[in-house]
Amino acid sequence: MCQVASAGRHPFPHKALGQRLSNWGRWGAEDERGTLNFITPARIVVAAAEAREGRVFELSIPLGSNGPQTGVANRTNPIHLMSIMPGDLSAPDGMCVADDFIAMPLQSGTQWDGLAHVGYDGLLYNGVSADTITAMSGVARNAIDRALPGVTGRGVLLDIARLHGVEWLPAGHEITPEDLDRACVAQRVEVGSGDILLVRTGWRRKALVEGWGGWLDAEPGLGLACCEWLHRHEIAAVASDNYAVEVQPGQGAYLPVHCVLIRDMGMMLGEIFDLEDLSADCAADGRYSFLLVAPPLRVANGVGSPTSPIAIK
Ligand code: UVW
Repeated sequence: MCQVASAGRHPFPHKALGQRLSNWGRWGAEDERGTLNFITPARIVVAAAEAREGRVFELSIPLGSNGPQTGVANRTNPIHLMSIMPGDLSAPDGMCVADDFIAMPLQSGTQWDGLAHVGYDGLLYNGVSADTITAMSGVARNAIDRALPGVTGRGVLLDIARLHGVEWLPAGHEITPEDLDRACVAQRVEVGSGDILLVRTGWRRKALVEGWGGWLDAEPGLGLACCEWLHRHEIAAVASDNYAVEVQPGQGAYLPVHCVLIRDMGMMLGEIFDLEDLSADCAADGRYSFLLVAPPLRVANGVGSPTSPIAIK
């Protein structure tokens, strides 16, 4: 049975919600995969059947210096340098070699937040002490590499910007469970246990049209009430085209949706996905489900990871 996250009254509503939606102990005291456990072999077979026409969509932004980061909180855009140039190692047979090098915060581009990314009151998912994260060794429990093999499953796109008839939702716009339900009806798609949910706010579109300036200041995104919806539908992971999945500024706390989804429910969050081409295709053929293949890198003892997700229809 699920255990409560911690006892007592909480001055912050998201902590009481997290206590109610807690998945701690649901998959065992040692579990480090959280809601990815909903992706069973049977659900993988269902997911694979979504790849019908062979159309493939890349869902990442380019990994390079032209990204959204500003240096705040040590988050810079990736730095890409050449480490071997064709003239450096040329061989007698005329072969030449090029190598390159990238330095980046793992949270700077299209990425997964793993289950050690946020906690509160000293605890991470499944009651793991935040003290288990050390400078020397990184993340001992709930590290991003525990998500492997995966993250692969049936993906469902809920296009909330399109539902509201706008190119992008305004900053601070809170997406509600009613929006998610209405999108399912409007798009004629059902969400099932183990699905990976992609929520389009249009925020990536805004960056393509207006540039990254001010992009990280605030955003439309999931409201706290959506946590219950994700829990009820047994969603395996949720990703969006904004920088934090949840509406910003946060509702009464810094990142309350992060706290409930990652720390209490054990759900990974995918951020800064590019859903533009996929959304156009879904609107054109009326099919909003697909095979989604979005593994993180196998960063040993890492918090999070860049990903180059692909959707296959
Ligand atoms: C924080 O800013 C803590 O998280 P994220 O990048 O996941 O929004």
